Amino acid sequence: MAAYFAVNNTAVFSGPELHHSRGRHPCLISVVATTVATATPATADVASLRDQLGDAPARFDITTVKISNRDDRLVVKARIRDLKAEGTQIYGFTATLDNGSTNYTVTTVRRPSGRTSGELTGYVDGAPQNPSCKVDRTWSPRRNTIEVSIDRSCIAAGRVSINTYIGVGDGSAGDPVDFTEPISVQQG
Ligand SMILES: [Ca+2]
Repeated sequence: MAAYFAVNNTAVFSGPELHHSRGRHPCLISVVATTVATATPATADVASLRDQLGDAPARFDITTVKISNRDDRLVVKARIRDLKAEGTQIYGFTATLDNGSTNYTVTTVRRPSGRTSGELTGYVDGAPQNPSCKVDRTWSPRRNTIEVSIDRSCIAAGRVSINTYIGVGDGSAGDPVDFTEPISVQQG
C-alpha cells in the first residue's frame, strides 16, 4: 500500500507543479502519513491486515481482518469479498499467547438455514481446557462481514497472535479455503 502511494507521488513529483514548490512538498508529507497509518504500532490494542483479494472464491475470500484485544472483549471482524449465504460455512481463528504454550481455537459455523453456532476451546501445553465461554458471532451476508466476540476473561491476559480462516464445512469435516497471516495484538 505504501509503495503504491509512493509510486503515485513520484509521478506527481515529476510534474510541473514541483517547480513552483519550495521546502517540503505536500506530497512528501502524504507518503509519510500513509506509511504510519498502515503500520500498526506494537503497543496498540487494535490491529488489522489486508488479505490478498481474489485468492479464493468470493464467498470464502477474506479481504480484511480487524482485531480488538481490549480489556473487556476480544473482537475479531473479517470482511469477505461476497459472503453469500450458501451451504454450510465455517469461520475461525487460533489465538496464541506470547508464552507459546497457551492457545485457543474459536470456530463459528453458519448453516443454510441461517442458524449459527460458536465454540471456543483452550489448550495449555497441548491439553484441552473447557472454559465454557460463549462465542458471540454475527454473520452478515448483506454487509459481507463476520464478527466474533468473546469475553476477555475467557482468554489469558496479554498479547495474542491470531490466524484466521474461512472454509467449507461444519467443523467436523470440510476444508479451509482462505487463510490470513498471523496478526499480533497487544492487550489494551
Ligand atoms: Ca483473500
